[in-house]
Amino acid sequence: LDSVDSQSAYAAAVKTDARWTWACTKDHCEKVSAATADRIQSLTTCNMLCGNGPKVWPVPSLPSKIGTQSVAFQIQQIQLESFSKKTTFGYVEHAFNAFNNSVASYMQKRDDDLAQIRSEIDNFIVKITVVFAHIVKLRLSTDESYNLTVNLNGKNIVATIQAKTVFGARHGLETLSQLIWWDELDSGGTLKIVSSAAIQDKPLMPYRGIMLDTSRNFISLNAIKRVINGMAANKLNVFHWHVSDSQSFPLEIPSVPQMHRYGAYQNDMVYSAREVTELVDYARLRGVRIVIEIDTPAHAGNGWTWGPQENLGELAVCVNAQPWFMFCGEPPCGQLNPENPQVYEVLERIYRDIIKMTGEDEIFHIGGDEVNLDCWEQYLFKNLTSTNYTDLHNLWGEFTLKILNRLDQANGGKRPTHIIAWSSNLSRRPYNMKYFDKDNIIIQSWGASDWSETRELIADGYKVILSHVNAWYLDCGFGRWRERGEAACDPYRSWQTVYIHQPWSYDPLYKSHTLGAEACLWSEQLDELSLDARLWPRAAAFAERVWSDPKVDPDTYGITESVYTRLTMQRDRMMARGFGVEALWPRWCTQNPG
Ligand code: CP6
Repeated sequence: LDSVDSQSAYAAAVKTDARWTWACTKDHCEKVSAATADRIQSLTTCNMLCGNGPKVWPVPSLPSKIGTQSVAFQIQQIQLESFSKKTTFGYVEHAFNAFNNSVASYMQKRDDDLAQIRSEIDNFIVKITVVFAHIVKLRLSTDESYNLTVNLNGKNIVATIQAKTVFGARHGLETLSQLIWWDELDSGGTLKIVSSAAIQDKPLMPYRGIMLDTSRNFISLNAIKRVINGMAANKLNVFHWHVSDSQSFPLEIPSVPQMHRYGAYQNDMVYSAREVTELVDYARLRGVRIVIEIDTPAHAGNGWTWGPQENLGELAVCVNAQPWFMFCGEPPCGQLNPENPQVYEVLERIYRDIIKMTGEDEIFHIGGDEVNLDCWEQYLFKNLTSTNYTDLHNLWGEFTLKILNRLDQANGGKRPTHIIAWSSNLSRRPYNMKYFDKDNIIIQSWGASDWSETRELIADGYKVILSHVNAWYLDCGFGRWRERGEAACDPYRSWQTVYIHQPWSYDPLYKSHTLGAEACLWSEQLDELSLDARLWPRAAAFAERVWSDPKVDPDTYGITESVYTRLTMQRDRMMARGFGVEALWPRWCTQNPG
């Protein structure tokens, strides 16, 4: 049966009589070995989901066609047709190598000599055109669209990718890698590609983020690189790095080395400035930009404790003070001291160094969540200035205005066009109008189960990034433990919950005010042992929502057969590429006709 095309093999059956094992298609039967019979047995009960077929994730957002015929090829036949190499600074070559590695990862190594030798074509030619080849820095306005065609041209497979920028070209190659699969049945295994496709694609939202907290538990650089690789595979483009919090400060700030010296859990739990710069380049080649957040004024503690030793006074107050809440004083377990001018000096240095490390002058995240005014009240009550405030929200607001000025200074005297702050009491009326300039402050809205927070922000004219706690917090949310005021939280959100959350369906205004969305992974109950499984496949489900936003119709709640089959394939591909991705459903569903 090795000679039988896989399409008919799906309809095959294994039969045994007294003497032989037979594999039969509709048309004929062949004697087969016991091993072949086993292999066919497991596959003949399959529908098209048996690891085969072109299944693109996230689904293209514009009308596209993918053919149903396929051709076999060998990986060595893939070649990048030369184009002007100097202009894209190696970006396209890098993406092409990554594409080759993806394809190689699908190939299942077999002892069988027959494996990988079948080909129906002479060449597999990839042609890439990039219009604005000089653009190699991702901005919110960067065109990430691409057109991809695949055609059988005589005995050649020709894939063309046309993009405005290298970032679009990279997405095109990612999609091309998803039109290729390993056909288990054909000649003992061979690579296949659809013989025709015409895909047009572009993202719905310019900001498609993953947030990772590396303060509560340290996450190694290698694990972070794996997150970035997974983002690239799912066309996500912003890695929001919540690098510090009350518990630890693992980032080296070259001009303030006290931060990591006092703040890191251990000497080897530090990200050096050089490593960060390398990571930024690593991510950029994969179409991902890095936004580092130093949370202020709350969620700041360890790392800020050296003021008194150096005669600069308290930089942070209530650090490690117990208990604000019963579990590890969170929130806030430490808050910057708004009365100490040194705090602003240090922050300006931190900002300057971060802008240097990330090269990011468009987007800056200032934190700004979960300020505990009682902390300031208790620790600053002796201070004359602070007692002048009848409402300490104004102390918080003025702190914010001061650090924004410092940020401008650090950014060469000009305000970054997109400053992100977490939603908080300060981003609500009446304070928001006073302290958050609609023109350059974006609110990252995470609150409120009924999304009224986002609706109010939009009504007040703010642009938002959506990170709703009930759907897009991948670690946890408001469960019963949280309701008791404990920081640890539950329950686990399924990939379906992540997928069907479509906040812009609540209000037509949402779309025009939404810059993007971000799935958040806080690390109180996470380190890199569970990182992959906590992220994938749920962050992939999220990725499709922000890239193409397929319809969520009332009959299926948006979880259609296409979603199951395509996401299952995406899981298989990601597993082949070394990610630990959680199961979507029982394997039975994959192996039985739908
Ligand atoms: N840490 C910081 C956190 C959270 C936030 N900020 C958080 C709050 C509620 C839940 C999960 C996480 N752990 N710095 C809120 C933005 Cl349910």
